[in-house]
Amino acid sequence: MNEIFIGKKSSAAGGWGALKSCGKQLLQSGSALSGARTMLKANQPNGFDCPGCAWGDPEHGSSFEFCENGVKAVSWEATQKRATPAFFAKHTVSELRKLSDYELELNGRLTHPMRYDAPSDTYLPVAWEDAFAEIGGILKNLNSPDQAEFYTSGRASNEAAYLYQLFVRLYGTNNFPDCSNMCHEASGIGLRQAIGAGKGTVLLEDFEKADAIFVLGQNPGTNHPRMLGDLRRAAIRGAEIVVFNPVRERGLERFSDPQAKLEMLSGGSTDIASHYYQPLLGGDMAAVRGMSKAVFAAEDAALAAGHPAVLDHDFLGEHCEGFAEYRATVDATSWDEIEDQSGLSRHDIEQAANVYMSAENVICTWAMGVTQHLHSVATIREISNFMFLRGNIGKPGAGLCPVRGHSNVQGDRTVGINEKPADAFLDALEKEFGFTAPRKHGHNVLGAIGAMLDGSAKAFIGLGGNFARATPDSALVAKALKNLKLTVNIATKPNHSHLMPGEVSFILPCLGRTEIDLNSAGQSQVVSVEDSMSMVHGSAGINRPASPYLLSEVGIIAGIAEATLGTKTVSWPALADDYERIRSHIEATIPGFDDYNTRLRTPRGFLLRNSAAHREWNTPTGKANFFAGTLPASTVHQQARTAQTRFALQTFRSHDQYNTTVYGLDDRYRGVYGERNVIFIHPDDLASLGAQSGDRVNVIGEYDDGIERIAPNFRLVSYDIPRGSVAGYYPELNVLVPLGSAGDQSDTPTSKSVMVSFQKDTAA
Ligand SMILES: Nc1nc2c(c(=O)[nH]1)N[C@H]1C(S)=C(S)[C@@H](COP(=O)(O)OP(=O)(O)OC[C@H]3O[C@@H](n4cnc5c(=O)[nH]c(N)nc54)[C@H](O)[C@@H]3O)O[C@H]1N2
Ligand SMILES: Nc1nc2c(c(=O)[nH]1)N[C@H]1C(S)=C(S)[C@@H](COP(=O)(O)OP(=O)(O)OC[C@H]3O[C@@H](n4cnc5c(=O)[nH]c(N)nc54)[C@H](O)[C@@H]3O)O[C@H]1N2
Ligand SMILES: [Mo]
Repeated sequence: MNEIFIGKKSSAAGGWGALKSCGKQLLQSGSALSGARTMLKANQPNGFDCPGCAWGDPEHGSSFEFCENGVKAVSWEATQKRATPAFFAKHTVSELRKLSDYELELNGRLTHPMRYDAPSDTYLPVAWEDAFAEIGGILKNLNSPDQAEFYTSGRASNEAAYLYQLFVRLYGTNNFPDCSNMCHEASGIGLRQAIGAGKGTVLLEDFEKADAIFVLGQNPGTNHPRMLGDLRRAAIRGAEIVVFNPVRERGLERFSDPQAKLEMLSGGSTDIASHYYQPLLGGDMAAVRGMSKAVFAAEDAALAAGHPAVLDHDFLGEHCEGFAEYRATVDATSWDEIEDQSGLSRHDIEQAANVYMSAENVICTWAMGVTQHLHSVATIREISNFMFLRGNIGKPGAGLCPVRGHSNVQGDRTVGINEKPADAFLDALEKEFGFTAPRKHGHNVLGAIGAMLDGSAKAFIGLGGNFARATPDSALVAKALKNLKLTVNIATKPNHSHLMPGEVSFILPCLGRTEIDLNSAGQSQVVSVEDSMSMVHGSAGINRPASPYLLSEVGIIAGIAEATLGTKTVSWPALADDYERIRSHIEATIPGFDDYNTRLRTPRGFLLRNSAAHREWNTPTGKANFFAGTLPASTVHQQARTAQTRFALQTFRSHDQYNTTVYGLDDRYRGVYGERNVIFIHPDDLASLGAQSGDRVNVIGEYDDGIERIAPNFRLVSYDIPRGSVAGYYPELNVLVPLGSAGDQSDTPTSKSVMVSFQKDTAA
């Protein structure tokens, strides 16, 4: 293990550190030249969509949209290392299971379809046709299609996702556990209730016009680095950037833009956050309600003094429903309650509210710090409430902006990956393909795990992702997967989900986003994706495939579909051979995709219209709906505080990882090097534990369901984080996230609020 443990924090995010890191990544990927050429094509009109994040692309891309973590994502895929049949022959699955996520994926790209051989406990190569036939045979013979679970991770293209949902619905189920169930589910639900559209309402251009940008529960320096460029430009032109984050995140404090030559040469950086507030975990709803309370107080004072109103009465009158009830609820919420739950002082909250009131146009962005709590849907409704007060939606420079995770997670949902599909969509599918679609709602992620655990699920197919590691209660999920009759993983690299084989198990290797996808006529195929701003654009790989035996995701889905269903209703091979045909079906069944094949080729693609951005409200009331619920009776943080020796743990990402893919063991912006088993904790909490920074502990999950949960051997790291709130990395800490704790309505695991305690690790 690396000797350096807690080192120097980067003084600013980005800058030379980021460039240095990129050079290292490009070199590791094999050839720096081809790596650099690959990067030149990332997020450019004639290149591929970066498999990193879902941030939007600028209208006039500079020579390339530089992004350190984009480079990592791309070079990780473009590696020269290969996990070949020889590699799998050398290591039993039990042996491989001992590797960390990092060590396992380090073996490189998968090259051949592989089938698990139980007697030797190894994966052996298999012919594609044999794999398809066996999978189709098992699926056909299940008692009911509802016994199969079809998982999607948000990297799948629109074309792959659409074909997948078509296959699964023709097969007869809506069992679509999806990574978004663990991610922005609450955003979709909350926004649909509030504004009648489950997506963000802002465009990238709005960041150029906003007077204030509120950033809640998000770490863009690591997870959406290109967003920092937009925040930096906003900060430079004087926009206020107001951050709510329990943890002091370097990228939100200062950023040195590698694209800005002068800043790089002078060693300078730009301050990002004008205001940085550190709420307690799960305290955002209270904080936002406090800001509304301050706005109401200002409104009352303005009216009493005969000054202009603070509220946008035109917007409230013409567009909103439920304002009076909301005002009454806010009036009934005391400052004591707000301060106690948010952990912020009334003074701070009033200061933040003043920024809001002084700004003509406000954008509010958020990510996992908001969506992975028990009361996430309510929090998103509260954010919407707050934004309605001054009409901050549906005008330039203003709006609601959930910043999505995977590069096409939003697109996958748009094209039908949904366990609760809308009837109108199923009607359209039935009409287009002449079949009766299943209407019964299917399983989401937790539903699928439940069905595996109670034995009712028999088969799991994963279109990308790492189901076993991304989900809560890792030990239980591993057991659940091994109980199945069939497990199939469509993947680019080996991961732990592949090492929990059911009775019959396949790893099916696919092309990555950066690779050329040729059809039978030797023509290069284009796929499409949708970013956080609802822009749909094309993506075509430029690299030679990692192995000649790879198929595209579309090709693999078509192969499984044909073997399961035959070609009577749908000619799967014809669709796989020409993605334009898939897009024509999308156009025929999903609104907004008119002239899909043509518009896809325009440089930035096209915008899927968001009704709410035009102040049209597709809600049952026909209005933008206020929500007048009370604050949660207590958050996990408040409960932990009462119990004294307990803490509220959030599980977040380091700078060197992409979800369960771990690129390296450093977290430069937080000053942690060479180790991932760490817990960030306030110095006073350290003292109260009688511990010092660097001490080792076992982290114990304190959830009342009789299951013992321990994450052994973690180092405590003194950090700027509120007392009672601690943080550490996912996926290592998923052993502590209880399956039984999920968000109200969203059913998202509450991975940002886990009750834990610490036990001094004597074994270390
Ligand atoms: N390089 C890289 N890019 C990625 C990913 C990656 O792993 N690596 N993952 C992709 C995916 S799928 C997603 S969903 C996004 C994730 O993007 P983020 O949501 O930025 O991801 P997290 O690391 O989970 O960070 C959550 C942030 O919220 C803060 N936070 C936690 N709890 C609370 C809370 O209660 N209140 C507030 N106000 N803040 C809180 C944490 O301190 C942290 O800064 O990024 C995407 N992009
Ligand atoms: N405790 C805790 N748990 C969490 C979270 C958290 O913050 N805390 N975050 C949650 C969130 S936001 C999300 S989105 C999920 C992520 O859950 P997933 O999407 O399931 O996980 P990933 O780690 O993104 O998946 C990585 C794997 O995808 C495969 N892969 C990579 N590129 C491709 C490709 O182009 N095609 C195919 N077919 N496969 C590919 C590789 O084999 C790689 O091993 O995790 C969730 N789990
Ligand atoms: Mo995500």
